[in-house]
Amino acid sequence: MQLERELQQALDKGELELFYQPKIDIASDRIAGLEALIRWRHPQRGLLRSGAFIDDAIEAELVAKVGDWVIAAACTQLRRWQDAGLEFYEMPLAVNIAIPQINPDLPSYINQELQRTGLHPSYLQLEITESLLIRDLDRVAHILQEISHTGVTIAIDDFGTGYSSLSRLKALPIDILKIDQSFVRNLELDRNDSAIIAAIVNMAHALDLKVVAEGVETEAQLNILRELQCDEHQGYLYSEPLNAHDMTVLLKRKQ
Ligand code: G
Ligand code: G
Ligand code: NA
Ligand code: MN
Repeated sequence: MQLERELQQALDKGELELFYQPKIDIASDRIAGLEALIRWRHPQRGLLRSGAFIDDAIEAELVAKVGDWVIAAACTQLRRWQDAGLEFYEMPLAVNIAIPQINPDLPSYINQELQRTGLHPSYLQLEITESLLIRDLDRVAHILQEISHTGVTIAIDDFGTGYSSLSRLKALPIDILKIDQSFVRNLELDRNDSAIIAAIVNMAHALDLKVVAEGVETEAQLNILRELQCDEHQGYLYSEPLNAHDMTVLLKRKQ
């Protein structure tokens, strides 16, 4: 298959790259964590965002290979930042994990990479998309429990767009809810969106979960999120996803 061969070549030739987008603590206005987003420097088509190929990779059953590369690359970069003396205390780096990647080998692979890079597990976070959680919940929950026990934290991505009932979410070792950007986009105009976010925040805090709002682009949105007691924001208002070099510059400037 064409894509499979191309992606395998991309892996072999080092054409895959991680970009990083910060998450900001709303109360202190400081960077509280980073999310790694995969990019493909395609020799003909230029820099491809993950949306352009990650779903195909999942279908081609290449997602485990790509996912393993992402975990290793994220750990390597975090080690570099720590070695450079950048203040990373309790600032986790999140990687996106596709459900087909959640297999029985994942916990030991993650442990192996953390050990290789000498990182404490609390520096690594997994972001899992809610809409995909519906299938295989028991199997997924079991593997995530094993990972969570080591100290790796787990975020539910795109929260509010999937079908998970709260009782099903309760089966998972979740630390963070990321509110999908569709609830943030019209926050200034649509009172339903602020009501939904208020409800999510209340529920999350009652369950001792942190809440991150995604896709925050304006000060007005941020002000509403602050009033609604949302914990962190992420989006173009603060920074778009940056390559490792540009993120290093940002981290140094903000330190
Ligand atoms: O930043 P971008 O537009 O490319 O992200 C599009 C989608 O791809 C998002 O839903 C994001 O979670 C997903 N994504 C980004 N990087 C990765 C990755 O490394 N692995 C997986 N499985 N999904 C990713
Ligand atoms: O599914 P996930 O939440 O991981 O996807 C994040 C996607 O949203 C990435 O493609 C990222 O580039 C994009 N993104 C990040 N910040 C913003 C933003 O402020 N506005 C919009 N429209 N997209 C954003
Ligand atoms: Na994500
Ligand atoms: Mn999301």
